[in-house]
Amino acid sequence: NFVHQKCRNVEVPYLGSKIHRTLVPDEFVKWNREWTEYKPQVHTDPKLKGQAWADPDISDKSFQPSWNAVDGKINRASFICQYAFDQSTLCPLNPIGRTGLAGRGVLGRWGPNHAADPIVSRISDDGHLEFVAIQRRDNSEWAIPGGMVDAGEEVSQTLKREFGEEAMHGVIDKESLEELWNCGKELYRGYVDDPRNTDNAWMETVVVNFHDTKGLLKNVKLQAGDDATSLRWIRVDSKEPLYASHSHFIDLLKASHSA
Ligand code: RP5
Ligand code: MG
Ligand code: MG
Repeated sequence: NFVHQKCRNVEVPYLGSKIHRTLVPDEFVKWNREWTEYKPQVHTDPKLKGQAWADPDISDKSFQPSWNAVDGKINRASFICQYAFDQSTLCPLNPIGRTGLAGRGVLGRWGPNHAADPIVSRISDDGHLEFVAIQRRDNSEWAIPGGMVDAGEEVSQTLKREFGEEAMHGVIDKESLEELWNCGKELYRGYVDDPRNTDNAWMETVVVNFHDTKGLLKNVKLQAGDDATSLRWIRVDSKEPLYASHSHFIDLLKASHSA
């Protein structure tokens, strides 16, 4: 029974703010555990206002989304379940449970925010399974070079685009990698324990492994770009701490290669 850790009871204030989350003990994470005194702070980053990629405020009369469904070009369906709603604010409720913060935080969408994570891997010359990792600009943690699915975009496209932007410095979809993109293997789809998650907005992702058996990556230049500040290969056995749920995704990668 999974409970989120990286978006709950953390030391640091919420990204881009001075706000601290209300402490939520393990046994109070699930919404069905009654907790009448639970009144977390409400925070939606003011920078979201007017952004084309972000939803309007939940109380905006013109905002009439189709929840739990593909809503035009935006996927508001969750991989986890049919999500429920807060009775008073009518905001979607995080399917894992309480995070100690209400509102959207810095996330653009109410409810699920869909991302895609490409794990590009190879066997090093000395025989170790390793993957391309980037360092994130927002909190300097090492991560898989993933990103948000744009409105109307196919996940298969997001995987290539984000790898291009964050790990190839914007050189998107080099022809020499076409063979690599054609042999992706899905490892995971579901919730991400992302530090930006709130009670009313959360990350979900599709993780796909692109394993380079032919040395195709030797022909391209890997270089950090966009919201990535550095790049390097990390061995799966290094036990390095990674962003959000990415260590779990690397465990799945390991398992899929040892099978
Ligand atoms: C994580 O945030 C996902 O697993 C993905 O790696 C990433 C997407 O957000 P940005 O990199 O666009 O900030 O939850
Ligand atoms: Mg990106
Ligand atoms: Mg990213």
